Amino acid sequence: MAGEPQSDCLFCKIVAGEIPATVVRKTERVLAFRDIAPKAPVHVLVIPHVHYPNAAALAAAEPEIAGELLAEAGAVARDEGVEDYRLIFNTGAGAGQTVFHAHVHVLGGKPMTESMV
Ligand code: D5M
Repeated sequence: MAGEPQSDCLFCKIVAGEIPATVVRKTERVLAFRDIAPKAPVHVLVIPHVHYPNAAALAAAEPEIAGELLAEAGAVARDEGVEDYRLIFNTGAGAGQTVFHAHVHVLGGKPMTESMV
């Protein structure tokens, strides 16, 4: 069923507590933890507890949780003391997505003025 935990999903295992993570925020529906390979002084992943393959699929199926994901991303930045930050949703292997459980990267703590767009 849509949103159900997947036995082969790394982030579902983190949500279940089967794989350790450095959790920085947790709500009933969303979890935020530090990226294992940080690309910036602040690099936190915010994920829904429910399993969807990417953020757009989450937003289509469960828009309230997608909204909470964004609100929590902002809360992470505030908690970490970064005013300027970048949110990244890699979607698809060709865009660099490696974990197919919806997530947003919160990156900050260094100048990121170079832009891809
Ligand atoms: O981002 C997936 C991100 O997940 C990538 O930046 C590494 C991170 N990662 C992988 N395994 C772990 C664990 N165990 N803890 C914390 N972070 C992890 P993507 O957008 O799919 O490329």
